[in-house]
Amino acid sequence: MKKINNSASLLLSAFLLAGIFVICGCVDDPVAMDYYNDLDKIKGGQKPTPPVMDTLSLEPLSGDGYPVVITFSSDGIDGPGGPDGAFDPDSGTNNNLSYFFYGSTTDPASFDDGSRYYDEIYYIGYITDTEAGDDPKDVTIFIHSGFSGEIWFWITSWDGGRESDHSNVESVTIP
Ligand SMILES: [Ca+2]
Ligand SMILES: [Ca+2]
Repeated sequence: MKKINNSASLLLSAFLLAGIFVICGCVDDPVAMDYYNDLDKIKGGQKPTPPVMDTLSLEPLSGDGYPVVITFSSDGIDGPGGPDGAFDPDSGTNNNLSYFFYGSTTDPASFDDGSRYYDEIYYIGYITDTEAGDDPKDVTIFIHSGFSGEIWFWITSWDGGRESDHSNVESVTIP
């Protein structure tokens, strides 16, 4: 089982999902307000492309909650813009990327503002490309056993300065 990085527990509580309590480990906004006015200064240069979420698998309830295994791909051999390759145009690889995981109890298709996909309210944690290994990559996120309902997940890539667009969105229903 691969562990995603978060300074707090990996337990994804109903509180977190409701946005009432944001656990530690969220990413701070890395740049100042006017930073994006000067493209030459943007840390990370060009933004990477996102990985592809392949499957969500709900596993039997364990002592840590309901394990949801997210399997994803980012080593696409199709090159830049390939269908399953997370790629940083500045490095020519995905080796410098980390992958951010997001979860929501609201279908993000209903978001009134696309920036909400990148809101730290929904941020769960990250794993580096090195830690994730080769495709198919997977991480396990535990859902609090007291939670019941549908949860939507998506992923982004981060190159240390810039975040990609979000991946496809998939959901799982906790009984
Ligand atoms: Ca970059
Ligand atoms: Ca790699």
